[in-house]
Amino acid sequence: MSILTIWSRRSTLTLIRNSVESYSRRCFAHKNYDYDLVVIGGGSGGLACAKDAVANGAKVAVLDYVVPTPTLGTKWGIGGTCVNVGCIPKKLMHQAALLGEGIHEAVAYGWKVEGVEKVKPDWSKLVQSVQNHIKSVNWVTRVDLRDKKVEYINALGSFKDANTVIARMKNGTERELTAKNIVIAVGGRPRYPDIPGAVEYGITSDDIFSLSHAPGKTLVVGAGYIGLECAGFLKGLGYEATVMVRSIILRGFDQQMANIVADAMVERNIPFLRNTVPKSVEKTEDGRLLVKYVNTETNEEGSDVYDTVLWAIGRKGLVDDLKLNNAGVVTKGDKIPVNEKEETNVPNIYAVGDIIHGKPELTPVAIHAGRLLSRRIFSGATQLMDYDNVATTVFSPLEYSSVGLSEENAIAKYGEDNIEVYHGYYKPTEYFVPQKSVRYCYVKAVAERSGDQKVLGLHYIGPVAGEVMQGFAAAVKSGLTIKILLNTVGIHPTTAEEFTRLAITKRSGLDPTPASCCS
Ligand code: FAD
Ligand code: NA7
Repeated sequence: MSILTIWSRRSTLTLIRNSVESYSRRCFAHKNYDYDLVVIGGGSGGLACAKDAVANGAKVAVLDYVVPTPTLGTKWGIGGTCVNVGCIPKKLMHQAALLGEGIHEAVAYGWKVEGVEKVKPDWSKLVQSVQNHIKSVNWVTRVDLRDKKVEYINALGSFKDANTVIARMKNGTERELTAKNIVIAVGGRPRYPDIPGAVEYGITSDDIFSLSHAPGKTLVVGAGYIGLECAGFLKGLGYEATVMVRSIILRGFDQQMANIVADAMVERNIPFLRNTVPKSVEKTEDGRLLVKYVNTETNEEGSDVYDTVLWAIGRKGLVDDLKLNNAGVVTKGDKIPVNEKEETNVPNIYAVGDIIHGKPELTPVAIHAGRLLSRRIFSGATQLMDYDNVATTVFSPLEYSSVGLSEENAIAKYGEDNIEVYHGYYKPTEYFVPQKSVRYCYVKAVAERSGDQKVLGLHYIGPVAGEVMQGFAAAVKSGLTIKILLNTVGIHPTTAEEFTRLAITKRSGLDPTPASCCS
């Protein structure tokens, strides 16, 4: 080996060693801390961040603690909202409801089902099946954390100072943990309205998926996506469900689509009490719940008796237990404002997921942001979380999925003259045989009016909405135009292909219903 080669190898090695050392100095220099990272909150965002950090060589502890619900005392294991009282049990109950419909459809398709008119749900069995799945996910999560060497501490976290977290265990004992970096990923919990009887007699999404008895006739208060989804699956499971709407349906979503979702629910006999707020909940002599309410437009008062009242009036960020003042972290209401790097106002304290102010409250958002944050802290990455064009689905009985801008937001941003909206009703092939209503199956593309017409938003109401939208979301992120969309050959017969057949613009005034649809 020549001297030159040896010298060149040595200098390459020295260069690598120097850069690794300088990088380690930046990230792992403070040997006087117990951990490189402490994460407060073991949900979607916190766990993703913690696991990624360990993979990048950091020493990590995650604190997770669930305060039981006020009346029923419901609590759950590691994994956060999505796994325990959110996306997962919700999707399973939605699926249970769809299967109920499917049994009747099967008969139309030629299945002989004995006593189909007597088919009814077994709530206890459903809850048990759902909870069994959740417990298995809790178990796998704990094993995964142990295998990946993330230290899991079942304790409520609060700040002593900007580098010290106090972990309060279930038995009241406390442990102090110091860390160079701290990530707040505490998420939120459902709100209760400030009216008599709300807490004593009402439940929330935190209780419904493990409720020990069948919910019976249910009033769902709130017309956000959680309210619509809960009312939808309850009705699908055979329980009477009513939605109480304070103002608009699905605030933040495209309002034309939101109203179609609601109309499709009304068609399934889910009544909507519009412009109505609850005033009180009382227990009747026979143990049911009397809800008094008022119409905010007419001031007319009304009341009805229900078996269950479910509050779905929004969620509150869990900042109160954190003692953020001790670390100097500022809040905005019950949320934590962060910059584009998910940094709070305190340099070594970050926040991800539902607790951050002004970003979509969705599991994949929390996960993606948590991972990218870890990579920026521990492996020198620079990629920032992109919160735009995040697709989402409302699992209402007839599902709604969207990506990008609503029609009204596109108009507000670009001006009505600069926006073209393509739309159309359609008939899913599989709906014909069981003669299911196609009245509300509808797609819409919101695009720039000029040039190749960049797509700004896609909206779809129909079966398997999330499956349809996921791929289109990638296309929108890649700069999809109407020209490309209409040049895409469809997959026939699917409902997703309707996006490739959008020929009618709203501006044209042409009828968007296919022949014989909706009659
Ligand atoms: P979380 O998952 O809420 O985790 C935070 C964890 O921190 C919790 O375990 C909490 O108990 C714990 N914690 C709080 N304070 C402390 C503390 N001081 N110390 C220690 N631990 C603490 N999203 C979707 O993408 N798709 C869906 O279909 C969907 N459906 C939903 C349905 C329902 C009914 C609900 C309620 C939510 C749904 N979401 C859905 C939203 C999704 O669940 C959240 O966006 C996601 O869980 C947020 O993750 P996170 O990490 O920010 O917080
Ligand atoms: P949302 O989406 O915040 O919706 C809450 C709904 O509850 C909405 O329709 C509100 O009406 C209504 N609301 C709020 N307060 C009241 C009171 N006091 N009385 C009656 N109705 C009320 O909450 P979700 O629970 O569906 O979802 C929570 C979050 O999880 C959400 O941000 C998602 O991103 C994830 P309004 O439109 O304000 O008049």
